[in-house]
Amino acid sequence: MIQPGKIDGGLSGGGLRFGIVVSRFNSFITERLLQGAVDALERGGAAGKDVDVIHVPGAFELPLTAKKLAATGRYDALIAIGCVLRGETAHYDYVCSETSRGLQLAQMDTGVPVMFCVLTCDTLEQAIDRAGLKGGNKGFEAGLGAIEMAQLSQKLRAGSKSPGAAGKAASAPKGRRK
Ligand code: INI
Repeated sequence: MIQPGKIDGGLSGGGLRFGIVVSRFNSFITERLLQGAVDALERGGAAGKDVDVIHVPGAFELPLTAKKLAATGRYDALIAIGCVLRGETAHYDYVCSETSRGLQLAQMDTGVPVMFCVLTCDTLEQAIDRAGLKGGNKGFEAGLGAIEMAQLSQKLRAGSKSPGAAGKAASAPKGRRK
């Protein structure tokens, strides 16, 4: 039986740079998600100087900001944090679909991983549950995901002939990474 090579991202964030873009809309929820994300990055070994937090008005503004941050070449991974609560009109559907589509485009266009930490809930209670109560903290999960994807992206960088061996030194020099 052959032993297939495994290529994984680890959970060590030392030396990696992260950008977190956070929506102010429903800040009662998004600030808790932000705390969870920062907690995960800190526990993963990321340094405060390597984590930037950027606020935007609402979830709809997350994609453009994420794309601009990715284009700076400063970040190994980004986390987009928002909370969209269903109202009485179709506004919710437009905000949700354009935010998710835009964030996927941002990471596909730039090659920088973007964690989708946007809660899309019918009720405030559902959001609270996912921002540190019964459902855990989705921000913390996004923080761990950002570390893993940052490491995996380093390993899979174009031109790397042996991705399984690459990326072990998470403190490689910074530059534009695609
Ligand atoms: N933005 C959110 O982040 N969450 C919401 O629940 C929300 N609702 O329900 O309207 C929301 N709207 C604002 C939107 O994201 C933009 O900021 C606004 O339309 C200006 O472009």
